[in-house]
Parts: sequence; structure tokens; C-alpha cells
Amino acid sequence: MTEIKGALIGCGFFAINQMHAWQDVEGADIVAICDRDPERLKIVGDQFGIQRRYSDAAALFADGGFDFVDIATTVQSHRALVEMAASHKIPAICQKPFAKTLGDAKAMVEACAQAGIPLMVHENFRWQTPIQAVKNALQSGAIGEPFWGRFSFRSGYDVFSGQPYLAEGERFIIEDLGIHTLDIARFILGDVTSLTARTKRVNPKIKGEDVATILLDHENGATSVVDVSYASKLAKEPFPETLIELDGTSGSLRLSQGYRLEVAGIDGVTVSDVSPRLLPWASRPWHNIQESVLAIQQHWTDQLADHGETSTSGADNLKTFALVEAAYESAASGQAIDIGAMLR
Ligand code: NAD
Ligand code: 89V
Repeated sequence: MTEIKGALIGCGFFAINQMHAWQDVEGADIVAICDRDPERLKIVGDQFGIQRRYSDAAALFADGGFDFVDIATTVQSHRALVEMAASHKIPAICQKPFAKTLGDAKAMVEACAQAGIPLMVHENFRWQTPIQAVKNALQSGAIGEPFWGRFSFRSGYDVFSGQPYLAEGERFIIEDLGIHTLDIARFILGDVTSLTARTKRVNPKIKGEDVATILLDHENGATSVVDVSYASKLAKEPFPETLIELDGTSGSLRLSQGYRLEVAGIDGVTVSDVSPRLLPWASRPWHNIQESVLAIQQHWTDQLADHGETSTSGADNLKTFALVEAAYESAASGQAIDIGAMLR
């Protein structure tokens, strides 16, 4: 099989997972890396044996020699780098959060559409083994038509030691973590028509909100709650598990801590272990996220080879990103937000 060649921009904390996953992906290889920080460039270049190293993305694109770019920088540079990829007609993966504003995100989707290149947002949480298991159980019809859901991520894990910038932004949990949980809610129950949110900051050492409770109305008539917290001190730390409750016309489903999936439906009650694999390069408790990084990057590679649309394309992710913007707007105004109006 001919390997598709990629270049990765941004050799920071999370890029290590992406580089490990690229080594495992069938059909793709990273041939060049770029970071404006020489120390990060050296660490990642040496660890993964990449000789082509750039401190400037413009120079990387000018030299070319790759079929896609994986943008693993933080949000500030996403729009400029995606537009640079579009101007060179290079298919692009962009980390979440996709952009700083919905306006920027729409412009990035438009730039890639004009250039005729695929764009995928690295929205990996829906690719987690337990989330895929919930989706499959629902699609099997076991619980009938879902009318209510809860998507919950409550933790006291110290995310700031690995990602210190998370303590510094005006916005925190919805933009960084809730974005994944909102995407899972869309993935499981479908698109959203309106949203109401309330937020809080409990940890006095950080700038943004660390607790959010969001009520969603889905197009199919279901109602769901997305609740996220980094201020919850629990008896057993669940990081980074998303817990799910779904009630349907013929039964119910519960994804609970420890990757336990219970389905009570037309065929009785089944309980299964939907734990992720511990990949050789992964470490607990991150292995759930790390396995999903491999899954989404394999999906990108397969779709690029087959000229198919990715599950979390830029266009798809606008509908998740709109929920993030709407949640902040609703928390500030106290009002419900019409999502359709934001996307028009
Ligand atoms: P980081 O700050 O550790 O790394 C970012 C790197 O990008 C840095 O080394 C920086 O020097 C480099 N960089 C920034 N702008 C650049 C530019 N214009 N050109 C070249 N290099 C540039 O950040 P991180 O924690 O690795 O996070 C990166 C992104 O990954 C964020 O958007 C974050 O939200 C996301 N993330 C996703 C997950 C997930 O599960 N999907 C988990 C953690 C982080
Ligand atoms: O997925 C993320 O973006 C991470 C974390 C799971 C720690 O919130 O920042």
C-alpha cells in the first residue's frame, strides 16, 4: 500500500499522542514537522526520528512534499494555518477548538471548500470505544426511540499541570472540554435546535468557568443535559470518562464509571465492559483518549484515500462549535439561544 505523506505543525503536549498514533496508522506517515519553539521541535523530531524540521509553517508549505497537514497547535493559530493549507491546496486536519469564533470557523470551512480540499476537525471524543458502543446500542433499536439523555463529565483531575494555558483564558471548560461533550450529544441524539446554559467558576486560581450545565433541545424532539465540571471531588476520580444516560420508548441505557454499559431493552438487561484498549504507547487514565486519537487519524487516512467525507468534517464541526458559542451567550444573557439562527 502507498503511504500518504503528512506534515505535523505544533509539537506540544498533545502532539506526542498524535505522533504515536501516526506511527500505528495504516497507510500514512509523517515526513515533516514544524514548531516555532526549537526545543519542542528537537524533542519530537528526535523521539519520532523525523529529519525534516521547520520553525516556520510558511517555509514548510513552500517546500511541500506531503499530501496533508495535521495542525496540532492551540487555537490562536488555527485560522491562519488552515487558510495557508487551503492556499497550497493541502488537505488539513485541525485540532479543536476549531477556531476562536464561529465567524472564523465559517471562514475556514469556506476557504477549504473554495480550494476543493478536505478539512477535518480533530474532534476525537466521539471515536472513543465506549461512545461508539453507546451509538451502536442505540442504533440496534434496543431501547427504541430516545426521548431523554444526559452526557456528563465531572472530575477534579489537575488538567493545568499538562496544559497550563487552560488556567489563563477567559473561557475554560465549555471551550476546552464541553466542546467534546456537546459533540458527543450531537453524535448520539442528533443536531440541536436550541440551548440554555449556566456556568460557574469554583477554582479561584483560574480565570475561566470550570462548571457548566447545558440544556439541549434536539431536532428529533429529545431533550438532553450536558453537564461538565473540573471542580468535582469524587470518591473515585473518573477522568477522562464521559458518562451517559439515555431513556428511550422501549428501554434505557447507562454508561457508568469503569466503562460499564448497561442496556435494559426489548431483549432484557445486558451488561458489558466497553473499556478502551491500552495501546503500547498509552498510559492510564489517558488511554481512552489516546485510543480515540488513533481511531480518528485512521479514519482520516481511509477517507482521504477513498475521497470520502470525514465524520467530523469542518462543516460538521460548525454545528458543534455553534453550541459552544451559544452556551457562552446563554450563560451571559440568561436566555435560550436559537442554534439555527447562529448557523445561517
Ligand atoms: P501546547 O501549547 O503544548 O502545544 C502547541 C505547540 O504549537 C507549541 O509547541 C507551540 O510552540 C506550537 N505552535 C503554536 N503556534 C504555532 C505556529 N503558528 N507555528 C508553529 N508552531 C506553533 O498545546 P497542547 O496542549 O498540545 O494543545 C494543542 C491543541 O490540542 C489545543 O487546541 C488543545 O485544545 C488540543 N487538545 C486536544 C485534546 C484532545 O483530546 N482532542 C487533548 C489535549 C489538547
Ligand atoms: O481534550 C482536551 O482537549 C483536553 C482535556 C481532556 C484535558 O480537557 O484539554
